[in-house]
Amino acid sequence: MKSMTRKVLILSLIMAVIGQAAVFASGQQGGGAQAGERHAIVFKSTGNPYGERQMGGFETGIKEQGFTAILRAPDLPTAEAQIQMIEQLIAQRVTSICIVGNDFDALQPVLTRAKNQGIKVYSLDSSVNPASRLTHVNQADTQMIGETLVEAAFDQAGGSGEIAILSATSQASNQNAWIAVMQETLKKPKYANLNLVKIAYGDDLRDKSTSETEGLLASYPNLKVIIAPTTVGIAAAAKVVTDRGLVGKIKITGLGLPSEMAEYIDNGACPYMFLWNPIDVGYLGAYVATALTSGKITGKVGDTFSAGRLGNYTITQAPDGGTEVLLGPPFKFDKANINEWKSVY
Ligand code: RAM
Repeated sequence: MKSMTRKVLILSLIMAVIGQAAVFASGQQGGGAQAGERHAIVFKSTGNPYGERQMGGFETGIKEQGFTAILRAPDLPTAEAQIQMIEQLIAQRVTSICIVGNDFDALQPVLTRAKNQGIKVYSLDSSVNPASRLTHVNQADTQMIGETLVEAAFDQAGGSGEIAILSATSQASNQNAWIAVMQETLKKPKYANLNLVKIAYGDDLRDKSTSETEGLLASYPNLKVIIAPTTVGIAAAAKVVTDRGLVGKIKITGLGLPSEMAEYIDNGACPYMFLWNPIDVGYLGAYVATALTSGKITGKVGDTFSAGRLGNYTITQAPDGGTEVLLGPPFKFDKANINEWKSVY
């Protein structure tokens, strides 16, 4: 009898758990259905404050339109990890996928599968190839970023000497596009005395960016400037230079997050650097998602849409043959303005 009571108890406990699970599952489904469209963003990797701000801006933009935002990022910045995540999003039947690509071409098969399921696919920050996307949300003009960074290195090196680049991953399409412009720009007669000795890859990981910077300093004792077109890389490089007492001898410039770089702009490790507002990049992406879904735009040149507090945008031709939406020009941060910006992003 006792064991009978126990069996009944256990059984009712199991039933209760199953019931709860069912409520939870339907609650999740119901929540999605109630909120209607579910728009996903897949960033390069976790642990990147820039990425967190970009996803935060995306979430704000999606939520203020009354929809559900799904924010994802793999532990490591690889195409393989993003492919798995995109497979999951396809299975979840999301409305749109905004991809911050870890590779220009490798995501094409999975993104094509998403497209064939009726999911609107576009890229943001780090593009995927034109065949894989409807359009691309570009933070700033690619040519302008590359030219601006070379000019900054020229200025900070005093017009001549050895410079190096510390990038993100070797496959990152945004960094690779900027580096291609830098290499072209360096061919101009004005920059003939600047010698690009090495392009190193810190993979947007703090530790690897630190050890790659140390490697550059060890291999090139006459190095004058490191250009890091990545927020993770520039902060790691500036810290190495600071910790080793090399402020003034080696200058760091590139693309940095004001909140992470304020102390290095203050101490002179980084005389000045550039960026755009990552929150706005994500927010603009949120409006591209809904404009694509509603059919307001298809992603072709000349399409126009309104992006909430940012105003109106037009889709233009991208240098890679696809189309893009351009947020605006990059912004310069130096000692004069860094304190205003460090608490913003
Ligand atoms: C890192 C990422 C990101 C890039 C910025 C500048 O945070 O690589 O994609 O846009 O740097």
